[in-house]
Amino acid sequence: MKSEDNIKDIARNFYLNGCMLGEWKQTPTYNKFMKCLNDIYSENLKDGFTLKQKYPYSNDVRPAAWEYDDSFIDILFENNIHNIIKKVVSANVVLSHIQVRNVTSFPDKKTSYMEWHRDSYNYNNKPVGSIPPGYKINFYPNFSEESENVLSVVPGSHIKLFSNPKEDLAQITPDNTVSINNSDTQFLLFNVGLLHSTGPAKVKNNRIIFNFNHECFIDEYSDQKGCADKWREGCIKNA
Ligand SMILES: O=C(O)CCC(=O)C(=O)O
Ligand SMILES: [Fe+2]
Repeated sequence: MKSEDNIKDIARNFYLNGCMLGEWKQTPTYNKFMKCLNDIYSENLKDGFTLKQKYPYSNDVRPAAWEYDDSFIDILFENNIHNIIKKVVSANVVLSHIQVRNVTSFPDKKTSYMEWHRDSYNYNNKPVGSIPPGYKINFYPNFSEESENVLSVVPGSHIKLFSNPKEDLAQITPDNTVSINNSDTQFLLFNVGLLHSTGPAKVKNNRIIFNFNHECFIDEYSDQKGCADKWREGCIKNA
């Protein structure tokens, strides 16, 4: 198959599914990236950074995860994410911010800290989140060596929208749900309008979330301006 045809297939599938898996290349940047995430997982952070609770049973790197280490943005260019955004996602989006989070299990070991939702939706004609939706890359390394379902998604749900939230959530069935396990190499790129849910953490786990927002919404992230600037610089350098 010619590579242009291949890109067309990948772009078509990404539009229809609203998500795709990728694999990080094994490089020195990847090793540095994993070491930083593992240090954060072990709560052994660089000076000037702390972990603060945002959601129940979880802690996020503060003040700004994109500043934690160069490898957090370098890894995106090394893995050609800028070209995937341009040619597959086909959206004018910019890296607005990065989140790095540790999650611990609920006392019952069964509760998910973030149940089924879309980040952006329009229930009863009240738009919430950015519309058009942005995109995320979520990566859940396996530092505990406990294999677990970290994220579930309903492929295609980003273009199957119901105005009524109850009807919308009723489209989630075991048959159309895909469960993703933690992995040291695999990441998920997805449209944030997709229905998704985190799995209940059996043990403490870690994730990094790269947030891509449409250019017209980037002013809402002015407190993280350096992140978008660094992304734009990288796009020029790696063009
Ligand atoms: O894995 C997480 O911590 C959050 C998953 C999620 O809902 C998201 O990234 O939008
Ligand atoms: Fe979400």
